[in-house]
Amino acid sequence: MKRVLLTGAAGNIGGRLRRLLPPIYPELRLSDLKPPADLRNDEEFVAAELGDLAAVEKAVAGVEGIIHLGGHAVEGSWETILNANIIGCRNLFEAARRQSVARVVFASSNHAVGFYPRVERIGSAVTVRPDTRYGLSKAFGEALGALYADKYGLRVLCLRIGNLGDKPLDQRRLSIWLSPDDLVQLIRIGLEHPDLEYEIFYGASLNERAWWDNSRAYAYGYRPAGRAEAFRDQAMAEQAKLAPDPVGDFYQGGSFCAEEFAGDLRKPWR
Ligand code: 15L
Repeated sequence: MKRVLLTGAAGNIGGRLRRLLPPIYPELRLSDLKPPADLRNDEEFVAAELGDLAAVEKAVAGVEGIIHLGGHAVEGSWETILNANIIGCRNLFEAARRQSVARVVFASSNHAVGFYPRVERIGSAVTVRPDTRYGLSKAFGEALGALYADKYGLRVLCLRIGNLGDKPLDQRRLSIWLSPDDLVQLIRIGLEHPDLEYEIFYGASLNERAWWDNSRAYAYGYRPAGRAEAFRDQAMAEQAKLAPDPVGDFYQGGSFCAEEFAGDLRKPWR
């Protein structure tokens, strides 16, 4: 696998992957609405608005695999989510099919299942419990990936990413942290593993406080190296600066659950 497209290349995770992926995928093509401010001469960039199928088709033409990070990365209005993440995601998979792309790694999110309580440990086959319109769009993307895998033979890996960064930022992130190197390992499984047809993995490092059973990823050889607990003291010090959040602290999705929350915490969904 040499020719790989990275959508959302101007974003936070995209910026990290621009540095980490070229030694592995030498013909990496970048795409986003606008080029990253620090685009280098040796990087190939194709501008594409995800809502524009023809533009997306041009961006994917000739690649063997796609890492789809593009779209709106937090909660947004229904119109924003519909265009960027639902229509945009459909256009990405449809363009991949039309251009005979072999594999797609889809950046899903923990917010597809954010309304599971923290006391529960969940695998990747649970019923989705989106905590936002954003999380709902990620659940849509996972289902869309399944359709394109089952009906058209596209190989698809969905990564329910926790929180990617150099270190876990607070108590919640001690459970869901993903190091950049571990993300690269997961992407390589998605783009290269010969047995992969359709899977959902959690995008998480080796976190002792994990709420997720990531055994599907382990079955494909994932061996995370990042350990959130190594940063425990710093993360807990940051947590101490935050105001208590009865809803956000109860659910796995944290503050995403608390936004617009008008439910009854005494009667969690189950
Ligand atoms: C996400 O899906 C977001 O894209 C990211 O900005 C973080 O908020 C992350 O989830 C998280 O849950 O920490």
